[in-house]
Amino acid sequence: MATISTRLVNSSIRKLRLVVCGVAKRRLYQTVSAARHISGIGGENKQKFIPTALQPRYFQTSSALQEVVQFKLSDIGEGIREVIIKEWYVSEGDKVSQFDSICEVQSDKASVTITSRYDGIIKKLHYDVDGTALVGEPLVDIETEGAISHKQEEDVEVDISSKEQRLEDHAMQMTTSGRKVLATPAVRRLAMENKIHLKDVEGTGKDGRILKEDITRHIESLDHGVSAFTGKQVAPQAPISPPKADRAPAPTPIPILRAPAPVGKDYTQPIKGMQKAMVKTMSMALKIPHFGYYDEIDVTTLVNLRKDLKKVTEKRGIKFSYMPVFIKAASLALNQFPVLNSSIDDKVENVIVKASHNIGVAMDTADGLTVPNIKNVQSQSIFELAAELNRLQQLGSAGKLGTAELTGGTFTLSNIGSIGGTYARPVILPPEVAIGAIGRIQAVPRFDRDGNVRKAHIMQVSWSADHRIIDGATMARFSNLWKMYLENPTTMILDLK
Ligand code: CAO
Repeated sequence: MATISTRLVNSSIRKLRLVVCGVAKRRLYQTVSAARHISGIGGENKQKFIPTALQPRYFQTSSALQEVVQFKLSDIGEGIREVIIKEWYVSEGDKVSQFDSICEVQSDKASVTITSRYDGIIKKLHYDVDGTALVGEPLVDIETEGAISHKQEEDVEVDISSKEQRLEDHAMQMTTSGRKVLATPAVRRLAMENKIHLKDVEGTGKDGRILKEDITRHIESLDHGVSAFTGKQVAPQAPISPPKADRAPAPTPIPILRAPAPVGKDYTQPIKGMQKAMVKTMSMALKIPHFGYYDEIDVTTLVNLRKDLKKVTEKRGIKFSYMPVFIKAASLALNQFPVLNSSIDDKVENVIVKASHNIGVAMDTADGLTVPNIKNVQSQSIFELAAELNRLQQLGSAGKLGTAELTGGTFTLSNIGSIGGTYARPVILPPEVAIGAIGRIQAVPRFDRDGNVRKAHIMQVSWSADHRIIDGATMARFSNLWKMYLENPTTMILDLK
């Protein structure tokens, strides 16, 4: 049972809103209210009616008002059944408030921040970092005040649709003993790592928001035995732990042996996150009979044109690479060869030709290979494509690509040339049926029409297509048209809509 405030929040909340609206809302309200009076909630029947996010489980504690609530990982959609715990933002014994970040999880599709639905004290973390958490299973136990938690739950039942904005607005808030503390998860983490209570720190940001500098100042003042907040002498603190990065385990000394000595030690690492997604997708791709087609393209004119366009887009704050042109040219060519923008149904009986050109871009990120896609390329200008690619790259490098960006692709381009290389053998991303890998643009000598040697900018492309439905001639004709647009980029103007 968990509240989600990330890229997936909108879709999750929409789903909850759908369930909770109208008659269904009243029915849920009654069902949950009734369920509250039954001990050991979680029977089969109730599971059918109550979404995970609305299924509390109470344990009576010594105080009549206190309860330990099992905070379960809710269904985050897209068929995601398990996630990896990337980072805990809380420890056992920590005080949390509604909307405080609890942890960061990584599914095979996206990275998600899980936030608390309760005010209370963390009693138990159910997983270690890198552990696999299952949807519907407890994530943390939180000791809450019974009366408060009931109230919170009623809020969710009757008002969950209006929480969409509140989730965003309040995600960074934390309420502690009477004083409202505003701090980002990063600041809270810094405080936690240094065993600092946020309520002891004076925030100098907007509305008293606690900034990193405030924590640093507080730590310095503690070093001098004075509270930066109250100005009073404080008791000596336990030694402040260094930042995480400085706490790397000491390197294992390499044993000195007579030659030949082993260079290192084998080690095992789990396949998880994006790698896990790659295992799944590529194993499916292996079932597709791939047809390969390769060509070289003279992009000399495009190289010069880009220099001019780049100056213009930079003034508009957008970085302009070759990719937006490659993507637009692909879409224009797909207009003529729509079968390359299709998928085959599960029974392999029909080809579904897609109306939208949602062109995927293979992206190399710190977390590994991922393929966000640009939606409806057919109706976007090259500048709009550049802006969208900039956005996707920013999200990719921050590890924040969400389900919206990562699903629904219909055709893919992989610009391996931005790293290096000439040819590649791209693997189709199911359920798509074609993919192109682009090599590095290189200045090389070529003959002109008069037989004179000139400097040309040459780029290789390697296509893979699903040979069950795409024949070589179709692939070659598509590639010829794409090549024509790139070798004569101004002709694209004629076909732009
Ligand atoms: N040849 C020559 N130069 C190239 C190039 C190519 N094929 N592709 C990109 N460049 C240039 C760009 O024009 C840009 O130059 P400037 O700095 O002068 O503007 C520079 O290299 C950096 O480009 P970029 O990588 O930031 O942007 P991009 O739009 O060209 O590519 C993206 C975006 C996401 C495709 C790329 O960053 C990337 O991740 N590529 C790797 C894809 C990959 O891993 N494929 C393998 C998949 S299978 O495992």
